[in-house]
Amino acid sequence: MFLRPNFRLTRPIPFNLICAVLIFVATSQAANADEIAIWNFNDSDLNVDHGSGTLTSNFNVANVLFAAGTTTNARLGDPAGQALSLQGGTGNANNGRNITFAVSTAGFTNIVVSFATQGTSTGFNSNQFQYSLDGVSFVDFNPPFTPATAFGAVPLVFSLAAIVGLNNNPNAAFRIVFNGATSSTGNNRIDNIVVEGTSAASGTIPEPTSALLLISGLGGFCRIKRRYTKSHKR
Ligand SMILES: [Ca+2]
Ligand SMILES: [Ca+2]
Repeated sequence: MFLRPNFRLTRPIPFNLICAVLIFVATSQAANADEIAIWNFNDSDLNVDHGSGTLTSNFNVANVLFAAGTTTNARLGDPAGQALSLQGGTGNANNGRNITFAVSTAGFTNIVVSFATQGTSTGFNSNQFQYSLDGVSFVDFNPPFTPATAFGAVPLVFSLAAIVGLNNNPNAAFRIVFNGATSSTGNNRIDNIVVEGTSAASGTIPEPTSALLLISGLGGFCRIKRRYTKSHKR
């Protein structure tokens, strides 16, 4: 398409089309998920790094370490920094133990949990992801996973949209149970744990009132423009 020197389009775009596009953009806005809680472990602790949540573990404290991390699944521009590194421990004492992250999903639906992970050859090779609706009873979700030996480019993603009890739930919690370590220093790293969902404020379906206000506002704008155009044609 070419513009004349006075920047008038060679063919005017129908104003109705502009209005339709504006309304479409307004009503289909913000289909993206919002992060609720993120652990990037870059400060070598279990405290949440963005958002709100609490991460705990029943591992022997000596076997909860931190080592080089990854940008895989990193959010908000987080650098690779450090990752959580969990060891088998003396006598593989940590087999069957877990990390648990409690994250209120109040105001969110379509919950998704993801993280990057890797494991050594004698690390935990059978790890079970679980969720909880009350923070007390945990339910297996998907079969156990075996981490690759390097973080790689693709995180593990657990899409929990079908678990409606996790929607808008202040007691929601998630757990990884580690099993299969065969040496005390065998270890798994975890980095960039992200709990995200669709917020009520930015969902694919706007709240009826705000959508109506938006559309009526745009409609009013379009009517004003039509009146203006008509009056200037006289
Ligand atoms: Ca990190
Ligand atoms: Ca932290």
